[in-house]
Amino acid sequence: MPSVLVTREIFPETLQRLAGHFEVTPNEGDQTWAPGALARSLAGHEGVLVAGGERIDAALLDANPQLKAVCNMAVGYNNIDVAACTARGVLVTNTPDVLTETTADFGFALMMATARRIAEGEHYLRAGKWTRWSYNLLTGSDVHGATLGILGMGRIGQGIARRGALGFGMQVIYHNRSRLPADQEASIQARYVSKEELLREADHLVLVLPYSPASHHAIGAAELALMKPTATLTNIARGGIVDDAALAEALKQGTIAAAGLDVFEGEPSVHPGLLEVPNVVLTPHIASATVRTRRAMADLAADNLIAALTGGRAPTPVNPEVMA
Ligand code: 8YV
Repeated sequence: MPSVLVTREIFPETLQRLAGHFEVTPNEGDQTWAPGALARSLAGHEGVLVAGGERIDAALLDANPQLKAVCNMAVGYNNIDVAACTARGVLVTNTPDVLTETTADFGFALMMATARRIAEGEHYLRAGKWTRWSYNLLTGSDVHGATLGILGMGRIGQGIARRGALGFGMQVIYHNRSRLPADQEASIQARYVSKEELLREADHLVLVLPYSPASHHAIGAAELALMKPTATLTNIARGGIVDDAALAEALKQGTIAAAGLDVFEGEPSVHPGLLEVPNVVLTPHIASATVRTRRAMADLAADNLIAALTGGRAPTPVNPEVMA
C-alpha cells in the first residue's frame, strides 16, 4: 500500500477515505511545521495532501525522490514549485471550481463590509460608544451603482463581476493578463481597461489574481496613489500581491478610504501598521471557508491523490504533462 502524509488536520471522513487506499500519516494535533520538518517527515511517503499552503520546493523534492504526487487543497498553488515538480515527474494537483462561488461570495461580502464600515460599526457599538444617532456616524460609500474594479479575471473574478453587475447595478471594469472573449465579457457586463485606468476609475477595487513573482507588490505606494481617496481595496487573492507596509501608510494618510483584507504578507502574522488603523477589515484567510466548500476541496484533493497513486487519472492536475 502506498503511504501518504496529510500536512494539516482535515475532515476525519477524508482521512478515513484515504485510509482505504493508503497508509496515512495525519498531522495529529495540527502542528505547524518548523523549517525543514516537512521535508524530513515526508521520508518514505509517495504522496502528500498539502492542506495549509505548506511550501513544496526543490530542496524538499530532492530530499524525497520517492514522492510522486503533491495534492494541494487550494486553487492557488504558489506554495508549490511546479517547475521543480514537473522536472522530477511529480504530479501537482489543485482544487479549482469547487470554491469559486463561495470565494466570490466572500470577496463581495468583504468589499461591502469595507465600503459600509460594518466592522468599524461593530467595534464602536461593542466599545459602548453608541450614545445617539448622528447624521454622519460611520458614513461609508455606496456599492450599488458604483464602479467595481477587478484585477485578475479568472473564475473567481468573473463570479464577483457577475454579482456586481447583475445584482448591484455596478459598472464593472477589469484588468487581466489576457482579455476575456467578447461573449464572456458581455455575459458579465465587464469592460477591459489598462491597469492604470482600473486604479484611477474604480470605486471598489478587488484583487483576485494569482500570486507569482510577476504579481509581487502589484499594489504598492505608486498604485495606491493613483486610486481615488474615496476608493476601497479588497484583497482575497494572496498576501504579497499588496505591499502591506505601503497599504498601512495609505490607510493612515487617507490616500484611499478603506481596505478589506483576507490575506497578508507573511500570514498568519499581520503587519502591525494594519492592526493600528481603524479603516481596514481584517479576516484570517477564510474566503473559501464554508463547511460545504471545505468538504468539496478535501474530497477533490483526496480524489486527486487516490487517482495519482492508484493508476487513475487525477481530475484536476496542474502539470498534466506528468501524467502523459
Ligand atoms: C485555501 C485558498 O484554504 O484555495 C486557495 O487558493 O487560498 C484557500 O481556499 C488555503 O490556500 C489553504 O490551503
